[in-house]
Amino acid sequence: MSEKIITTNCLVCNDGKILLGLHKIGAGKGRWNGFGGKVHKYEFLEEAARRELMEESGLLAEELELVGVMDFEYRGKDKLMEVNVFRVIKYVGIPSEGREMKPEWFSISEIPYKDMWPDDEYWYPLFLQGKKFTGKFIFDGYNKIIEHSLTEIK
Ligand code: 6OG
Repeated sequence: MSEKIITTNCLVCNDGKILLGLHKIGAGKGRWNGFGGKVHKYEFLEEAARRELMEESGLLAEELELVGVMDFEYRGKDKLMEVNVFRVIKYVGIPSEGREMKPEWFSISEIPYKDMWPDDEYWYPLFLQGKKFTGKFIFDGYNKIIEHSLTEIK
């Protein structure tokens, strides 16, 4: 089994809306997602989260909270990934389109789950309720969930 890839994912909410970015390139192309990517060697998680948020949305995070940690296993792809979900509590700036992502605000009731990673539908509701959670998703390939667990942390 290959080494686990550690990633961050930042979600920004404001005024009943959530900011998502449309991936223009790479594995997630055509999918809406929070802002994030791989943590570099010798980088703190929170530092990586801030860097990726700036690179992909143009926003500067002033206050972040780690609210979710999830493991992903992709059967048949020899890939393990950990996603660390951060809630962006305070930020400055206006979202702007970059090389990788096109940001857009969505009403909570209009989150485009069908154009997102399939696991998002499971854990976004916990995030949106302000909960903290851990989880594990086992995929067959990249699009089909064959097993999952999700635990709220009190
Ligand atoms: P890379 O494109 O650099 O990751 N990400 C996923 N997020 C969810 N919820 N589900 C997935 O697959 C994902 N695959 C990747 C991790 C960029 C960002 O996308 C997240 C990073 O925040 C089922 O691998």
